[in-house]
Amino acid sequence: MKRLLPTLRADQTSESLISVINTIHIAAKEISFRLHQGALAGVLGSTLDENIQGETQKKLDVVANQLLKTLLLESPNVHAIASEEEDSIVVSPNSGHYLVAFDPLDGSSNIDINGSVGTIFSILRKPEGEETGESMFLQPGKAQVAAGYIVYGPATMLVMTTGKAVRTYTLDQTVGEFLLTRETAEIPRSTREFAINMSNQRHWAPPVKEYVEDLLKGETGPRKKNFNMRWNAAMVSDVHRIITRGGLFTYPWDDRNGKKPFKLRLMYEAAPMALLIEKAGGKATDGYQRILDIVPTDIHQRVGVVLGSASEVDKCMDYHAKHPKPF
Ligand code: AFP
Repeated sequence: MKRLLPTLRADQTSESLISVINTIHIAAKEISFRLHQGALAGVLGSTLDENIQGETQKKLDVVANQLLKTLLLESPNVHAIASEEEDSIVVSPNSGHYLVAFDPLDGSSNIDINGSVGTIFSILRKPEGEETGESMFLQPGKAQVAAGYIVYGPATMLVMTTGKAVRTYTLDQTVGEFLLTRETAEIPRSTREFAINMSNQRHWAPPVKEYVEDLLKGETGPRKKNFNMRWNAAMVSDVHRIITRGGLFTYPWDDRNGKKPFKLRLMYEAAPMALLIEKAGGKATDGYQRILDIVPTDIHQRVGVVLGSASEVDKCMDYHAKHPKPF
């Protein structure tokens, strides 16, 4: 069974990038260990704090963020980090060439119910000659040199790309190593499965209402086939299912809160997942345009997301094209 580092070398990933990825997987192994200890490690439950997104932080959000932050800032190859849990970027005392954006613990509402959660990461090169500051991070997703996630489920799995294949590794708890368990992910073009939080139905814009209504009509409706639905409340698990067997995932615009019409974060969630999905043969859009082309204006920017099996994403975009943009 192949180990993580030799496979990255085989992909001709540079030694400095391998070292950054290695740092992330060391943090992931520690997060995985603490998660699997659960109540025994005293890590369940919430803190009294809110993060920059105005969300109550779980104890494990804080632990995971601190682990990634500390290890990455010690790396000689990292210049700065941006985290969903930090107000602003944190610059390393080392002058490395890489910028790392991450969501330390995605789907944290699943922690206390022993459900799957994950870590998502995105690695960018520090632009040549750019002064140190937040603007270094404001690069479109297509500029990512590597992206991936770790899903902490019944098994801990790492799915990542350095721009070539999307490889899947499984953490062998007996030796503490990520071992290659799938050489190349290939998302089927069509699907009969979709993922959306249906409780927001009344708040969606017309294209999403119409699209989902037609899916629910099944064989006798315009789509002429029955669809199944799944929702894990952790993007990592929903995307992992799509990387494994196809499907469509969407978290669209909605009008629940005028100040927050989108839920998912561009730099910590949408862009890294979009790179993985595209490299695995799927599509990732905001309903109107490719996510990887969006140039962020703010590190904590949120965005609508429609991703997954290519022909289903195209179908969903057709519904969007028939209506004016709600934003
Ligand atoms: P948290 O990490 O704050 O729990 O949010 C998870 C998430 O950003 C994404 O991973 C899920 O797909 C989505 O939010 C779940 O949203 P709902 O709470 O609306 O189900």
